[in-house]
Amino acid sequence: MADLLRLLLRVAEKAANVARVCRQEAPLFELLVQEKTGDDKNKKFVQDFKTLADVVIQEMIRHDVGAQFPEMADFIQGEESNKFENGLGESVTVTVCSTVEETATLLATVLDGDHTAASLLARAIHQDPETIELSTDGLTIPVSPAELGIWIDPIDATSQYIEGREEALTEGHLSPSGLHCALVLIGVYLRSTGEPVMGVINQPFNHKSPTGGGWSGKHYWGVSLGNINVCSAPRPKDGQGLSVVLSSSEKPVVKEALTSLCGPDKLMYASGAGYKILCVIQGLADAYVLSERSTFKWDSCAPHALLRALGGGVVDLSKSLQSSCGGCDCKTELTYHQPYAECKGAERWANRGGLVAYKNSSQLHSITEALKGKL
Ligand code: 2IP
Ligand code: CA
Repeated sequence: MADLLRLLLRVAEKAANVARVCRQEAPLFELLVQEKTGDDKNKKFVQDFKTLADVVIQEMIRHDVGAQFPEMADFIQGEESNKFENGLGESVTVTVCSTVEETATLLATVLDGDHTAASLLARAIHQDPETIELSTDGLTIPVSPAELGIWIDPIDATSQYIEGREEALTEGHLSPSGLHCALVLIGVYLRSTGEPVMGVINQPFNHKSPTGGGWSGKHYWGVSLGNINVCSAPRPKDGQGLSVVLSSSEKPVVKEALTSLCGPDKLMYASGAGYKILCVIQGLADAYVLSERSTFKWDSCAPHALLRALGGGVVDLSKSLQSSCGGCDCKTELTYHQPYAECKGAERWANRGGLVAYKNSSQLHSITEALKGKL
């Protein structure tokens, strides 16, 4: 399955390129940032463009992976539905067609006949990036495609992607918000157990090329299956004390409990669920704690696989608080194969118990002990 990993790295780079094109090409950027509200919402313009950009990227990934691994086609899921209904009741299913012209024509039907924007977008979708070399030759992963499912988050931290603030990243430091928080997330899980086994993260806006050119991205990948644990990122070193990154919307009771545990200067905030788990992967924080049910399987699956490859993981916070063994056992790790049958739509796939992304079990234990009885 190393060829699946190579393919996911390639399609994630294609997705990153679409995300960059949507910001750098004026006709697309105008659509991206235009707030369509009230009666200026043109009847034919069925959805805000943000959703269309997400859907196009998700469908491109689904198309490319399904073409090479047809056994996975029915188990490639993502945040968005690809069905659009315009104001005239015409239902349009966004897919990637076999030629760029056909894709452009299809996109124009949901872009209010804007053929310029549709062609720019279609060209980016059909453009193949240069081959991405896998830095672990000879990697063999003993699992067949028919055993696997995929979760796609086409652009995580959508708000940061739209706002587009440019932050120069400082090595070793967490940067709370900006374009670098926007990530393409592709996670692979075992259909039988729901364990995350492979993840690819692409950060489309990692740095600007020094020659004044556009943005360049950075990718991260990991495989965790049985005794195979390989990650493109090095195992993070333990810092002094315990540092935790939170969502700015985290509950005060959680902030207070973790301030007592870590000290005020070790509590950090950042945007993007995927980005906060990436901060743990990179050792910029020891853990990410979330008590809200505001993340979904597509947010956590990919970075979860990388953390497992590094000896850490992502647990369901509420299950960890109830467990007797300090929160870290296979029964508390998030899984990705079973929906909440009683819910509808995206809620079926919510991480309803919140989560803790952690590097090692002793730090997880300290965090769950500090939160016991508080939630
Ligand atoms: C969002 C995104 C948000 C996050 C939210 C996720 O996914 O990662 O940033 O909120 O939980 O569901 P926060 O930034 O407070 O962590 P998306 O951007 O794909 O909707
Ligand atoms: Ca997301």
